[in-house]
Order: sequence, then C-alpha cells, then structure tokens
Amino acid sequence: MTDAVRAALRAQRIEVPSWAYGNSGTRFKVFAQPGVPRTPQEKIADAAQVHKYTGVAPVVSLHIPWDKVDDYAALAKHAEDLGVRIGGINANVFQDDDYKLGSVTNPDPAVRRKALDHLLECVDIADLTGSRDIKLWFSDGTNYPGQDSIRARQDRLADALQAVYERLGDGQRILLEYKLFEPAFYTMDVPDWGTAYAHCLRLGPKAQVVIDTGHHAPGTNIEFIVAFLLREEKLGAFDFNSRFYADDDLMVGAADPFQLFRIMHEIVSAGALDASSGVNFMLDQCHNIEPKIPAQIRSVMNVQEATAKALLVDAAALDAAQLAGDVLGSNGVLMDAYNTDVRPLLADVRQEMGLDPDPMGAYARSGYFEKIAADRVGGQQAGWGA
Ligand code: PSV
Ligand code: MN
Ligand code: MN
Repeated sequence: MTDAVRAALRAQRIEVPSWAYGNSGTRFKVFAQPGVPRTPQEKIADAAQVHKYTGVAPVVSLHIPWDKVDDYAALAKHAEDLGVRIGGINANVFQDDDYKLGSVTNPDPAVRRKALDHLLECVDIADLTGSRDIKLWFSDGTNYPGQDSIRARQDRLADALQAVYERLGDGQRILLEYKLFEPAFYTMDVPDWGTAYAHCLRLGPKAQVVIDTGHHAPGTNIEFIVAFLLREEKLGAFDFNSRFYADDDLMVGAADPFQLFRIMHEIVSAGALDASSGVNFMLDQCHNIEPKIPAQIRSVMNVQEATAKALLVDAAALDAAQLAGDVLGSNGVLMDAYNTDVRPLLADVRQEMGLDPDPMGAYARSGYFEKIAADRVGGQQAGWGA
C-alpha cells in the first residue's frame, strides 16, 4: 500500500503557467515585483526552479501572444535545456479592441475570422513545441438582454471549434474551458461544464473539458463535475486555483483544502491520477502580492498534500461501508484520510527522489531570487499588464 502511494506521488505531474511569473494584479493596481521575467525564456527559467525543488512540475504552459517568440522550436529546446518542457498552448482572443463584442461569436464575420486565425496559429505553435493541448477559453458573451442572439452565438462558436478540430494533428486535442461570468455579465457563451461538454461531445474524442476551479457559482459541487466528466471520458484538464468569491486565482488549496481533497479523491478513485489517463493537472494562478516562484512551489505542494491524502483513503473499507449503507462509516473512512498529516510522507518521498525535503526552504536558501532581482533590474515585464 505505502509503496504504491509513494510511487504514485513520485509519478505525479503538475503543469505550471508561464503567466504566473509575470506581474499581475486587479483592475485597481498591478504591484510590480523585483526580478520578474522580461521574456518568455525567463518565465521558463523561473518555472524550471519550481520543478527543481518539487520534482513533479516539469511542464510549462504558454499563453499566446504573451509568450510570442520568433522561434518556438528554439523555445522548446531552451525549456529542455532547463529540464522542463512546453505543455499546453493557451489561446488569447480576449485582449484586443476588436473583441469588444466577442471573438469567435462576434456578430462581425471579419472579427470571427481574425479570432479563428489566432486559434489556428496556436495549433501551428503546438506543432512546433510538440504540445498536445490547445487550450481555449473565450471571454465571449453579452452584457444586456437582447444584445445578441444567444442561439446564433452558439452556432458561431460551434463553427469555430469545428474548424480548429479539423486542423488538429495526431495526438493533439482541444481543451475547452468554461467560466460562469466575467468579463460578460448577462450571458457567457461557454458558461458551464454542460455547455463545454455538449460542444466537445459533438466535436469528437479529441475535444475535452477543462475545469478551472475558480469558474463556478459559490457552493457548486466541483467533485461531482469531475466524477461525471471522467465517466464520460471528457475530463481533459484542470486549471487549479483557489477562490473565495469568484475568479480570484489564489493559490490552489489555500482557500478550501478540503474541496481540493474531494476533487483528488474522485481522481484517485477513478484511476485518473496517472499521466496515461490524459487528465492534465495545471495551475492557473496569479500571484499579485506574494513572491511568485515560492507561491508556485507552495501550490504544487498543496496539490501533492491533497493527492497524498486521497491516495491514503482505504478503498476497500470505503467500498464495504458504502455497500453496507453505513453512512457514518463511509464518511469516517474519507475523513480519516483527510485528517492524516501527510507532510512527513511527502518529505520522505522527496528524499527518495534526491530532493530537499523542504522545497520552500531549499528555494529560499538557493539565492536564485537575489540573483534575478539583481540581473533583471530595469527590464520590461512580460505578460499581464505588460
Ligand atoms: C480566464 O479567467 C482564465 O482562467 C483562462 O484560463 C485564461 O486563459 C486565464 O484565465 C488567463 O489568466
Ligand atoms: Mn483558467
Ligand atoms: Mn480564470
């Protein structure tokens, strides 16, 4: 049992977002931090630090055009040289004046064409970086009743998705992300998992749903969505983060570690933790007031802790209690696992992997922050708010 748990923890893979390392903020203020990356190459270098101290985060997502470079094959090589690789390619059709009334669902065909061209460019980039995942999130929606036809917008969305789907290479897939509200407040064109699921179902097996944990109404039972989509083989990936109110993008497992455990329990019990399941575990976070690299390290550790607890659930005892209709017993099995302090186990696993048992301390002692703070003085940040 413990050997299997340790092996699963060693094999776990968590993808980090390039945009977590740049300056970010709210609409009120972006707080600049010392040492932030000036280029996509520097973002990847920072991401490589997270992997160096955790051993389970060897993949970095790109966001285009924030991470636009002339030579993507060279960027992929740069990542490899640093011991990591490029993961999902995130499209961005939400930061251009033309998209005021939507991107792929815009009533103007010329704007729709421009948006689709960008999505297809993202597939071209994925070809060059060797990426499997083309991640699509649309800010599209309306603010006022009657502003546009809800049904026509669904048709336009379906057409764009179909065009991207047909362009996918072997082994590539669309990951479609939903979001309840923001920036549109009356309707979002992909507001929930059901809408994303229905589009993916129509597209075919190379289209799956992304669950961003911050994109739901308060009180939504996210683990139910996880269980349902896994059963339908339509769960493609997570964008992990924490929320108190809406799309807060705080560190995963900070606001509600119990929810993260419940999600990981569904993953583990369905046998979907292993990379071969195809479920991608990504962080989608912004560190507005805390230092970014340690915040990513902490987030990876939070996912590891929730995972370790989920792996410690006594599946046989849970099964027996459930079949016996033992409500308190089955709940007790789950809570026993959740209430276990898994930090010593994870420290041990890190040592087995040749890592420092204390990733936060090891990074702090490394001097990397002092070095980037000195080296990157005067540079332009890359990404949000650039
Ligand atoms: C939108 O809120 C989102 O969650 C999407 O994943 C974007 O790509 C990401 O945030 C950008 O920060
Ligand atoms: Mn997201
Ligand atoms: Mn979001």
